[in-house]
Parts: sequence; C-alpha cells; structure tokens
Amino acid sequence: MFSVAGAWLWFGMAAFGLAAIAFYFMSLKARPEDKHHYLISMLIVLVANASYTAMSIGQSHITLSDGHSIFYGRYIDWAVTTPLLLLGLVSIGMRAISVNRTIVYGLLAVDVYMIITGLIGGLSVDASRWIWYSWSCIAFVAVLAILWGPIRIEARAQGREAAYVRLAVLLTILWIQYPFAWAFGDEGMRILPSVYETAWYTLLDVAAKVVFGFASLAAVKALPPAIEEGGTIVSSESQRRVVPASA
Ligand code: RET
Repeated sequence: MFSVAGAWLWFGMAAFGLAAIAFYFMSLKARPEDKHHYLISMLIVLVANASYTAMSIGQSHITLSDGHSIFYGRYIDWAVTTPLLLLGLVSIGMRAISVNRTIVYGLLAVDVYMIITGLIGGLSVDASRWIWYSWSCIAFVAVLAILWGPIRIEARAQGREAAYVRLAVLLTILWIQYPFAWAFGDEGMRILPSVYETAWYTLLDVAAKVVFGFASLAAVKALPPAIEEGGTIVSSESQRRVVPASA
C-alpha cells in the first residue's frame, strides 16, 4: 500500500544507491593515496542503502508495549556510519591519525555511546527515556568538543584548517538537528507526525552522507598531492614530515 512516509524511505534508498555508484566512478580517477576516502564514502552510503531497504520493505521496526513503533534499524545504521563519517572528517584534518590515536579512538567511542544510549531511550516506554536522551546529548556535546578542540588544533598544525573547518561546520549544522527530530518525534514527545519525522530523518541522512560525502571528496581532491619518500607520509603540506620505513 502506498504511503507518503514509505515514499520517503524509497527515495532515501535510491539516493544512497546512486551515490554509491557515483562515488565508485569518482574513485577511478582519484590519486592512489586518496582512494580510501572514496572507499569510506562508498561504505557509508551502502550501509545506509541497506538500512533504507529494510525500512522500505517494513523491516527493522519494533512496536513497543505502549503501541508506538520505532525503527531500531536506523540506530544500527548510525552506529556503523557515524564513526566512519567522523573518521573521514578526521583524516581530512590530519594525514597521520597515528599521531593522535587516543583522541580519535575517544571520539569514535563517545560517538557510538551516543547512538547506543539514543537507541535505549527510543526503546524505553516511560519517562526513563529522557535519562538516556540526556546521556546521549552529553556524549554529543563531547563529540563536538573533540571535533572543534583538539582535532581542529591538529588540523591547523598540519596546514589543513580551512578545509577541515568548512566540513566540520556542515557536519555540525546537520548533526545538531538529530536530537531535535528525536525529541519531537515518536521516540520522544511524539508531537511530530510520523510522516514528518520520516521526511526529516531522510533529508538529514541524505545530506549527512551524500552531500557531506561529495563535499569531503571535493576537499580531498583539493589537498596538495602527497609524496612518498621511502616511508609513511605524515603530512603532505609545506612542513613535510616523513616517517622512515624502519620506524
Ligand atoms: C540521538 C538520540 C538523542 C540524542 C542525540 C542523538 C544524536 C544523533 C546523531 C545522529 C547522527 C546521525 C547521522 C546519520 C547519518 O546518516 C541518537 C538521535 C544527541 C547526532 C549523521
């Protein structure tokens, strides 16, 4: 049976599928050292495509004991794709993630915590869901603080601040809307009709994965070419540092 919410889900599925094909063809012309960026972007939209396929055909949702239904599949998608989106952004800000492994692992861990606590909140039928919502929001603040604090400083040190900041602004504007969609939608106060919630999430997901994907790949393309000098490249900018292969 046709439903407007269903049409949004099919639209999302198609958008992610087409984006995967586009990223693949773009990767063919990419510099070898940049190919992993294209691979990450492709993986992200393929996971989303699977998630929207499941939702379109009526899977990955659960009806709670109070009669409300939520798509738990979304959270599985986000638990996989948000760390990849962050990893993509971080590797535009800094060429050698190994320099700041603790910060990057911390960022990814806090991000996954944010999604899991959001899911537990969504599955809770009583007011306890707002406790989980608060935990998730605190984790979200930590994600933004790490992106705008230590990682931005590292991007500056590696001469990549401008590209990094442009993408971090786009990411922040999009991501900040998720807790609002949650709070007004079926998981939270339930004042936003489901069809609007579905449309909002779909537009956000497409912007956060497809539009952000194209913007990141454009930024990657504009970075100065890396040079191999017998070791792992740490930075390709003016202050080139190359770690000897034996190190
Ligand atoms: C939840 C639960 C309520 C509190 C917060 C949340 C944040 C979610 C975010 C999701 C980002 C998803 C993306 C998907 C890409 O397609 C889990 C809704 C803070 C930030 C970028």
